[in-house]
Amino acid sequence: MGRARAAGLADLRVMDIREHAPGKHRQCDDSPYGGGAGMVMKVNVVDAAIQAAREQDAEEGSQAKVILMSPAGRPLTQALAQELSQEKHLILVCGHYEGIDARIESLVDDEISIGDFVLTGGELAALVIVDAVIRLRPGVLGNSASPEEESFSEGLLEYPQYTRPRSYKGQDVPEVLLNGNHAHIDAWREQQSLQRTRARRPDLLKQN
Ligand code: JCQ
Repeated sequence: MGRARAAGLADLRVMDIREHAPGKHRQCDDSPYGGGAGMVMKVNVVDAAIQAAREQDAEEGSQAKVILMSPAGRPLTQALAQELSQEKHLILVCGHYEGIDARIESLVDDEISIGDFVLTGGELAALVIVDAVIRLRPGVLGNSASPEEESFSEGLLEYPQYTRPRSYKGQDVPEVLLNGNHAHIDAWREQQSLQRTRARRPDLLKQN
């Protein structure tokens, strides 16, 4: 993100939801209707922050996509990161406490989960999305205008990679990688990708 920003390829702005809370106490959360432990973020406050972000964006003549970070969202995948990388502007809404008043759902365009675990707030989930999306933008990390995937490895785990030294603590670099036969090397890498995927992530094979 730092390099993308310095190169003028991306920008990131952080907003404090609390600044959109009315009154001198700037109250952002309240106890849940129906009772129960914890606090719930107030929908009017989060909505006001979203509207302020949308207005900044509208001044720049584009339409932001508003995404709520939530364990109940659509799972983040590489395909979803690709989709998001086509958007001009994303507004990533980070809840805290036990959650946000459920009425927020109709006020955002999408809800995304970065995995089946619960964070104390959406900020780390937002950073994960920023990282996964920015690296796909043209010009970032040496991306060409249309980053193309090698057709074989798509959806599979990477093949193992090696560099010097040739032998380390009794582990040698596979012989096939040393002899310069590129057809042989490609075939070996394909086979390694498939074997590793079958062993570690068979769910990825069932998808394709
Ligand atoms: C995102 N996986 C986990 C925590 C409630 C909007 O409601 C809530 C949001 C959070 C923050 O996000 C996550 C998360 N993907 O915990 C609780």
